Amino acid sequence: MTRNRFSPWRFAACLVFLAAVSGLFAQRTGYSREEFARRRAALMDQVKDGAVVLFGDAVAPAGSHFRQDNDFFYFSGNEDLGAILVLVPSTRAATLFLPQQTAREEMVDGPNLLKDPEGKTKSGFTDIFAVGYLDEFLARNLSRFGGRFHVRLSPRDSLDNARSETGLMDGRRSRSHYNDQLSVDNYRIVKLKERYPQMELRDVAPLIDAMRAVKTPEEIAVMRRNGKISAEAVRQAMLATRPGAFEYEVEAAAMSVVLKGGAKGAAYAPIVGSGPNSCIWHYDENSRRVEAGDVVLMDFGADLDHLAMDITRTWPASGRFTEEQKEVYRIVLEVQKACIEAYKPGATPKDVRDHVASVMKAKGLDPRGLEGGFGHGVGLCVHDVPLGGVLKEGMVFAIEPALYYPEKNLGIRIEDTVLITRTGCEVLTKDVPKEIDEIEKLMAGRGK
Ligand SMILES: [Mn+2]
Repeated sequence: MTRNRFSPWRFAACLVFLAAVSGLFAQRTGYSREEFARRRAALMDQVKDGAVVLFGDAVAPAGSHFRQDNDFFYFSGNEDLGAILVLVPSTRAATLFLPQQTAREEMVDGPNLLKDPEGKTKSGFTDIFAVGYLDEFLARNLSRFGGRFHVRLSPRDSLDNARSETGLMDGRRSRSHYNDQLSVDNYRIVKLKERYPQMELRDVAPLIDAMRAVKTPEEIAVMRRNGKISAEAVRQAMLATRPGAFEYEVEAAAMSVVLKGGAKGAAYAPIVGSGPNSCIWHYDENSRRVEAGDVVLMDFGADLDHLAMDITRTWPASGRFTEEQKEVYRIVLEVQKACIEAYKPGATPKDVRDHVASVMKAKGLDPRGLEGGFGHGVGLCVHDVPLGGVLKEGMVFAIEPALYYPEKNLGIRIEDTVLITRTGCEVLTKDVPKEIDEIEKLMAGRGK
């Protein structure tokens, strides 16, 4: 038997060391219980009557971490399987329905909130009931609902597909009659209509989108941290690049940073395209060997606390851009920076286009067809809910101008995610270099 192996001094030294190396990335963000209560209250204020019924996902996908349906998560913060949320504006009640788990389910998946005697207090729901009681609950309260259910009639979005993309995929899937079954969301609508033919169903998605487009202070805190983690990931990917390395080694360097930072993973399949692959917009095979003279285009972002990030950088494999690469790079960079200058509350896509055109003219640069305008929203989805035609404080955008010359194996894309502030915008992903000399300087310092 060994005694006295535990040294309090060594233990203390270990703690200090761990605290030092984990630094910034060891903080937790996440959301308070009150955040979800505020969101539910705001939605109830807007729908005013009826009942809102939102469905969570009932099955976990194979091979990846479970990530709850975006709209359901936004109002519940709940990640249990098979959950349903009912909001009743007239009583201000928020009721969560969850499956009654078998002992085996509990062992395999862990217990859900229904099993937790403190569940209501912890979560802030008015009641938590077994999902088998849902129809009786709705039937019992139907007279309070004023003949109306507010449900999601628009397609869902996911981590990396916008609502419109989900709709498009569904259309594509249905080309063959062997695959044209209803989506689970459409099936739920059919079931509600079947069971409650007297009720009118209204689409709650436009109200949800208007809320999701403007980020709350808690969301902004998460996105700031995600910007830092994702930027550091791309910086490490630059440092891991050398002729002879495979694209997947560059990806691995970035993934290591985001996983250590507490992210669930990447917000979309990481794109690492070298040489000819830099011209394929959504290339994600990442299997080619990087050659000297190539550029490496990486499009990457983490999924942290249900919020995405979106960065693209393009850098020279050897550490130095060629003159031809520099010339194209400079045009894309100037357009991107001019867009960022024009992003402020009240700005329209035309304002951004006009500013870009005047900057390029003043600098004597041919924009080669690049115009500038609004990029895409970023939030619970990488291609987040539609944001309308005018910028507002609290919106988050990705700006991603690009030029592609497949005949030269040269694609340049530069992308940052920005938060619209009171007076302009804050670049959340600024910690990864994008100026030519900054990139070359960073890469000159790579270890051998
Ligand atoms: Mn993007």
